[in-house]
Amino acid sequence: MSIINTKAGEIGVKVVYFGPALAGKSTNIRTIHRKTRPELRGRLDEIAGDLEPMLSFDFAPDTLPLLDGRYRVRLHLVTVPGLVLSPVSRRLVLRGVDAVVFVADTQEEGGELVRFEENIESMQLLLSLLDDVGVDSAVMPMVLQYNKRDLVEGFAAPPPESMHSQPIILSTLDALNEAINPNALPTIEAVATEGIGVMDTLRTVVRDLLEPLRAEYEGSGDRYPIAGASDSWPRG
Ligand SMILES: Nc1nc2c(ncn2[C@@H]2O[C@H](COP(=O)(O)OP(=O)(O)OP(=O)(O)O)[C@@H](O)[C@H]2O)c(=O)[nH]1
Ligand SMILES: [Mg+2]
Repeated sequence: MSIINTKAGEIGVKVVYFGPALAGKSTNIRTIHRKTRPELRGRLDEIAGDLEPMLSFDFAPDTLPLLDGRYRVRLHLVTVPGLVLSPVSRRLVLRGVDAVVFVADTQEEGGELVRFEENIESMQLLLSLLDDVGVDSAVMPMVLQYNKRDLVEGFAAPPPESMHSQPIILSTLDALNEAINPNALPTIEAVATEGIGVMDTLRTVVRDLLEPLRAEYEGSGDRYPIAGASDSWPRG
């Protein structure tokens, strides 16, 4: 639900970072905040949560074209901790959401699909919460970030006594895609702690978010011209 602030000449949009506990959502938000020019951004707010804090800040990239030739786009980025005891606070965070970045934890230990189920559960939770707050997840822009690619073991070797003549190659990313991304949403691999893939993820979700917004505000369904200019914002 974008909000027009005519006084400031801005349209505010809310992007929620969702995903299982410890997937790297806060790391994404902190990295974006750090890479954003101070004069374009607000303060990084930490709201005490049940266990982990909720983080949020807003900024208006100066390289995004104005909407309807008039309005600057202000992004409000929010994380919700993976472990939230109160379902109310989860719903509150998702109320008025315009787009979601789902941060999946692709770390797998010993070739086991340890995080696999957590990612699936978190995606199921997200879809049901969106439903609760009246958001149609089929049309809402969403990007999947496959994080912690630095910790991934290439594939699980079959046990020595295996009867299989072919080695079983366990591509967790393919399996994960099949499980949580049936509609082929954009996916980006990341190592959030090193800043890899973080800004790409944001640019992708903002592009997908602004296309329909532009159609709404300008009556045009053309692609929003952010794609070409995307490398220049925010600097960092
Ligand atoms: N190796 C590695 N560690 C990461 C990566 N991204 C995040 N981490 C680490 O994973 C831990 C959890 O990261 P957070 O960003 O706090 O995760 P979160 O999703 O905000 O967690 P909750 O708020 O509890 O849901 C931290 O120790 C991070 O440093 C990554 O790409 N690679
Ligand atoms: Mg967090």
